[in-house]
Amino acid sequence: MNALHRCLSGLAGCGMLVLVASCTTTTDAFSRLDTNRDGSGSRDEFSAYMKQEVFTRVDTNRDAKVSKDEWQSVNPKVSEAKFRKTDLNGDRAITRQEADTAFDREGSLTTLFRKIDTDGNGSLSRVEVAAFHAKVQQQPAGSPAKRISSAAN
Ligand SMILES: [Ca+2]
Ligand SMILES: [Ca+2]
Ligand SMILES: [Ca+2]
Repeated sequence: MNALHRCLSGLAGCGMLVLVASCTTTTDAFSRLDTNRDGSGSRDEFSAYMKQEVFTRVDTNRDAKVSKDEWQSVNPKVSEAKFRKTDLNGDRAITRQEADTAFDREGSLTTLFRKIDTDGNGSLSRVEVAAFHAKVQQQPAGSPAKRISSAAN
């Protein structure tokens, strides 16, 4: 397991899947990511989009908290240690703030951003996102985190 795979086995993997799965449709993820509509996804736009998408996606009962069961349903391999590390106040529920803190600590979104930004100009084009999506699709079946990290290698 490489560093990116470790990051993705956390919360970021779920959001990445949302992005890559919907970036080629009409009401697509790229348009929602590009909040200032300048045709490119900045680092801040990517980070804000991913944090929001991941949380919404994982919080299936919409109570604004992620339980261990909810997290496990998108990532069966999430460990008790990982959950505890993310649940900063130890109340067995992860709030949006706790999730955002975990993303910033892991640095997983920054790592992912760099992998998708293949021309290294500091912003994501629709073409870069679509190319990454295509690469993920080409990976052999496996967990989302594994497929995304293989595609990024
Ligand atoms: Ca933008
Ligand atoms: Ca908590
Ligand atoms: Ca770029």
